[in-house]
Amino acid sequence: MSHYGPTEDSEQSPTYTHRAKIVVVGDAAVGKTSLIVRYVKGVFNPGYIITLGVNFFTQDVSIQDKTLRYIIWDTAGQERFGPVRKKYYLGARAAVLVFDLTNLQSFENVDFWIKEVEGICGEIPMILVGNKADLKPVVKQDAIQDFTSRHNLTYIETSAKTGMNSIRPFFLLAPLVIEELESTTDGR
Ligand code: G3D
Ligand code: MG
Repeated sequence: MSHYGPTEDSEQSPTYTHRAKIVVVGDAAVGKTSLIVRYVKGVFNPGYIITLGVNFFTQDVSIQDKTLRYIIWDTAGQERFGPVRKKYYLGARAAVLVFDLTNLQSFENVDFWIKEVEGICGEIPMILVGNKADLKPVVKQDAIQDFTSRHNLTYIETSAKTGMNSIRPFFLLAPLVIEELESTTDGR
């Protein structure tokens, strides 16, 4: 399994206080990989990452005196293969739900993705992301608002291309994840 980000050094004590797996879900081509790479690397469409087929990334988020190390899992195109997805969700502490603002079907499918994640992970913190905000949107704002209030979700518009809000979903989830970890385990 290939990996990008800080490496674990067993000789040294870890530089983080908490660690959590986070999954990024949504239809194929909504920009999940692009968002993760933008967040972790600060770039858009770097050919070498696509070529390597990285399976997961790590990124640290510091909040006050705590540092959360995210293990961000990326799908290698398993979006269409149900049985493979189950393994992908296992142990996830949070989920970023992504749709493409220019693709109505990808928005309508968010409901499906929520149910699937909850079926494996139970009720974990989730955030809704409308990606490709640099393009002309097709999904209507009132439909998004209606959906987010029904599901009690925070909503953020991003562009992996321009970098707009690319850190925000992960940043906003971090305190919720830390809180959950502290209430259930010792944080590791
Ligand atoms: P996925 O991981 O959800 O399947 P990808 O999606 O990250 O592979 O992105 C799918 C396509 O959408 C890619 O285009 C990518 O460059 C493009 N994309 C991702 N995010 C954005 C964005 O914010 N704005 C715009 N304009 N395009 C985006 P290609 O052409 O490489 O298939
Ligand atoms: Mg991808």
